[in-house]
Amino acid sequence: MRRKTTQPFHNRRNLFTSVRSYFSLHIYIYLIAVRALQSTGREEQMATIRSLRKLSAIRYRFISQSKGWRGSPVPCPHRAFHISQQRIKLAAESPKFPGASAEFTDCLEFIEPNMISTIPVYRVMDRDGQIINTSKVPQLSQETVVNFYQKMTLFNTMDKILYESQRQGRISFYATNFGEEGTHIGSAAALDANDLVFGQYREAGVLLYRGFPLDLFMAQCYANADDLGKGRQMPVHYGSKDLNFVTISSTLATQIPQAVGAAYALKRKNLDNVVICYFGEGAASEGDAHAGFNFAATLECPIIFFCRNNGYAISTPTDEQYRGDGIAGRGPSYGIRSIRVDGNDVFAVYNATKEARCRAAAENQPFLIEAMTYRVGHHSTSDDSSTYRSKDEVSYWEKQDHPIRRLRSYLEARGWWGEEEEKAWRKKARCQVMEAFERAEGRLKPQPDLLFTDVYQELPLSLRKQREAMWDTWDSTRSTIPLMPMKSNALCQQCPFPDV
Ligand SMILES: Cc1ncc(C[n+]2csc(CCOP(=O)(O)OP(=O)(O)O)c2C)c(N)n1
Ligand SMILES: *[C@@H]1O[C@H](CO)[C@@H](O)[C@H](O)[C@H]1NC(C)=O
Ligand SMILES: *[C@@H]1O[C@H](CO)[C@@H](O)[C@H](O)[C@H]1NC(C)=O
Ligand SMILES: [Mg+2]
Repeated sequence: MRRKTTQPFHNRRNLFTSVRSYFSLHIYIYLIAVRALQSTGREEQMATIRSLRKLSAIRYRFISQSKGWRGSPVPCPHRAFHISQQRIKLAAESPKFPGASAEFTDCLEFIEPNMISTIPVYRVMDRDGQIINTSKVPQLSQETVVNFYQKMTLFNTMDKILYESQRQGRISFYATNFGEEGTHIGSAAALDANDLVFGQYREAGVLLYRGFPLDLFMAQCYANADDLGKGRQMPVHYGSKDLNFVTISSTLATQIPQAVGAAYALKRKNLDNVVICYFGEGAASEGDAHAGFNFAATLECPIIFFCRNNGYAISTPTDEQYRGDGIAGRGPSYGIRSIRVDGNDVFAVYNATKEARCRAAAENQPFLIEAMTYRVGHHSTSDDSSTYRSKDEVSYWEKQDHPIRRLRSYLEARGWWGEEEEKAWRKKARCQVMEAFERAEGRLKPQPDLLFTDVYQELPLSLRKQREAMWDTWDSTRSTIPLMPMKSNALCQQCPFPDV
C-alpha cells in the first residue's frame, strides 16, 4: 500500500500559536514602519528599511510553514514517487533541463526507499492450485495443461538422473533446476518458436519445452560424439541453432547485452520476433545487466528480460545482494515496463510472458519479468547448500510451495489427471530418461582435434604446438578413452563458418 502523503493536524495548541504569532508579527512591522517615517537621517531610514525587509522574510517563512495549519515537525511529508497535484499547481513555472521531465519544488526531500510501495506478486493460482478469481480461469485446454505438467515432471526426472550421474562420477558437473520448473515451462510456452532465447545456465526446461531431445541433453553432459558443441563445454552449457537457443556461456550476465543487440537487429530487420533473455537475480548485479537494460530502453528493443529470482547467488542470499525492491523495482527507473510474478504459478508466468511477448513485438519495447521462486537444489554439484541455509527453509519450498505440486492439484481438481495417470506417466518418463542416459554413456567420445576447430580459419602456430603437445601426452599416457574415428584428415581445414 502507498503511504498517505498528507498529515493530520499536529495539535490544537500549535494551531493557536500560529494564529497568535501571525498577528503580533503584523503589529510589530507596522510600528517599525511608523518609526521609519518619523526619522530624518538617510542612514537611519536605510537601516529601518533593511530591518523591515528582514522581518518580512521571517513573516513569509512563517506563513509558508504553517500553511494549511499543518504544524508538523517534518515540514515536507514523504511521498511515494509522485508529487501531489497541489504541489504541481503551486509551481509557477516548469524546469527546462533536458535531462528530466519534472516539476520544481521548494521542498528539500530525499526519497526514502522504504516509503515507496513494493511491486506486488502477480498470481493466478494459490499455493494449493486453486484459481484465486474464478472469472480468471486460464483459457487453456486440457491437452495444453497436461503437456505443461508432463514437461515439468520429465524435466524434473532428467535432473534427478543427471545429478545422480555426477555423484557417481559418470559426468564431471551438473546444475539442477529443482523448484524452478514453473518459470521455465510457463515462459517457454508463451513464446513463438522463432523467438530467440539467451539463457544463463539454469533454463534447460525452456530447451526441453522447445523439443530438444533427451539424447542431446545427455550427449552434451557426457561430452560424447553426438554433442552439438563437440564436447568442448562443461555440462549444462547447451545450445541449439535449430531451436533458436543461443549456446550458454556461464560468465555471468554476458548474455544480457548480447541479447539486447540481437533484439535491436530483429527490430532493424523489421521482423516480428522477440528475444527473451533469462538471468538470475545474482547476475542482475553485474555491470552488463545495467548496460543491457539501458540500451534496450533507449534503443526500444523488442526483448523480454526474464529474471529468475530464486533467493540465492550460490551462497549469497538476496538480502545481501541488494537493498531496493528486487529486480522488478529497477525496471521503471530504466523506463522498462516491469512486473513481478509468482514463478511457482505456471499460469501466472505464462500469462505475463504472453502479454509481454505480444506487446514487445507490437510496440518495439523491452519488458522485464521478475519471477519469484526458490532454488531447491544445491547451486551446482560443486556446492553444499547445507552450510548456508536450513533444512526447514528448503523443505518449505519442496513440500508447501512447489510448482509441480501446485499444477497437479489444479489438474486433479478439474478431473484432468489422477493417481493412475500419474503412476503411468512417471514410469514412462523415467524409462525415457534412463534409455537416453544409457545410450549416451555407450557412445564414443569426439575427436580431441575438434578442440582446435571452429575459431580460426588457419590454425596459429601457438595452437598447432598445443595440438602436438596434446597428442604426445595422449600417447605417453596410453589413453584408453574410446574415440570417434577421425572422419578425414581435412577435419581442421573445414570452413568454420559453413553458412557464410
Ligand atoms: C562474471 C562471473 N562471476 C562469478 C561467477 C561465479 N558464479 C557462477 S553462478 C554464480 C551465482 C549466480 O547467481 P544467480 O544469477 O542468482 O543465478 P542462480 O545460480 O541462482 O540461478 C556465480 C557467482 C561467474 N560464473 N561469472
Ligand atoms: C475478478 O476479476 C474481475 C475482472 O478483473 C473483477 O471485476 C472482480 O472484481 C474480481 N473478483 C474478485 C473477487 O476479486
Ligand atoms: C491472462 O491475461 C489475459 C489478458 O492478457 C486475461 O484476459 C486473462 O484473464 C488472464 N488469464 C488469467 C488466467 O489470469
Ligand atoms: Mg539466484
